[in-house]
Amino acid sequence: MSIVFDEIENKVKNGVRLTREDGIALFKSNDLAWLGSLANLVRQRVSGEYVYYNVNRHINLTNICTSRCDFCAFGCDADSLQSYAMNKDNVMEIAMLAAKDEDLREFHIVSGLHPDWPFEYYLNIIKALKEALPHIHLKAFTAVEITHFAEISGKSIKEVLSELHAAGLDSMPGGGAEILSDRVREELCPNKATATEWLNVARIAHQIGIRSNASMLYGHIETLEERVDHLLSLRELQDETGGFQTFICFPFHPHNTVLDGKIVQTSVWDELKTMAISRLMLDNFKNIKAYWVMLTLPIAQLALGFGANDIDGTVSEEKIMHAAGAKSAKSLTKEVIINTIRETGRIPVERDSMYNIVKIL
Ligand code: V47
Repeated sequence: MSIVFDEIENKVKNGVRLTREDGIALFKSNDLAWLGSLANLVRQRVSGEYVYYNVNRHINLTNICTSRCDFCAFGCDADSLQSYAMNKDNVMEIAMLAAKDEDLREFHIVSGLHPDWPFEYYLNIIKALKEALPHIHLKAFTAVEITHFAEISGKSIKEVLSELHAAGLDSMPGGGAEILSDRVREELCPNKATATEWLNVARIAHQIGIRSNASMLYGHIETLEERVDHLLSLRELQDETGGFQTFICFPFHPHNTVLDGKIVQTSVWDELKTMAISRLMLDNFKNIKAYWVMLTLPIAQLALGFGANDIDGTVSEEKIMHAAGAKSAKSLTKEVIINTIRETGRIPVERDSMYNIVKIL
């Protein structure tokens, strides 16, 4: 092994923070077993043998979206045959049905940027869900949606977040971060929050007591340096606020998107490598999620040996990634998740949305 890699290994073993150059060197390494063993070491140090999952339900209020990002197969125009938009009754019907499962602990709510809905619509949905089902955690609205709400309401980001928090919003999902680079966003998603805006929403959310997740969408037009810089931006903000709960990396699925046929889909090799490097660079994140919906269950299981300590949840019923051709199931039972974790020799732990332990299995 070269001196650079020896130095990186020593840093990781001694808990010394890796630099931008180290991150770039890691992406240039193809010693997957070595990357995995280092990431596994760090994972074990920060999180032990527990692998977390939760029992959750996804609700996507609408797929009508003004942003129409090149990487997205979910968003569409209002006049599209596929378009849908839920009213409060539709949402409550889905929520009440899902809540019949006594174990359900979280609604995960991510949607398109609807051109006509006012901010009050979203506030009313959160209020109604919290009033009817106060025991269920509401992880809702990415930083991109929050920026959109500020634009349509004329309120500041802080006002939008404070009002949603008061109405019952508990935490925020990590989507919309894509790659935090102006170059990439200009090309892929110019009609939504910029990198600075995304980070600023997360910062303000953390300052007022709303925890959030972070993510990276990779395997499209970004360079390896841009992946590293993305991870460093998240690490820097986490140093400042400590408000990120977990990091998720989404391998890009090109099917049905503008980029279909132009981008070669990520390999398992790249997915495991990116998982491991994320764990190594994000030394201040306790939780790294192997999102089985994107990775497929077998790769998510492998990723547990490459730095991940969380496998997301039962999900039912996933729409965004399946619009882009995801081959995984649309939901999983707890039993399947538990067996998947057990096979790796690790301990399945059912968690709530704040990573409090519900049950050790
Ligand atoms: O922002 C969209 C990604 C995100 C594609 O916080 C795609 O626990 C790959 O926020 N290929 C939305 N990725 C989903 C999201 C989420 C999902 C699961 C867990 C959590 C969490 C958050 O999905 C988008 C974008 O980054 N995405 N299209 C695609 N074709």
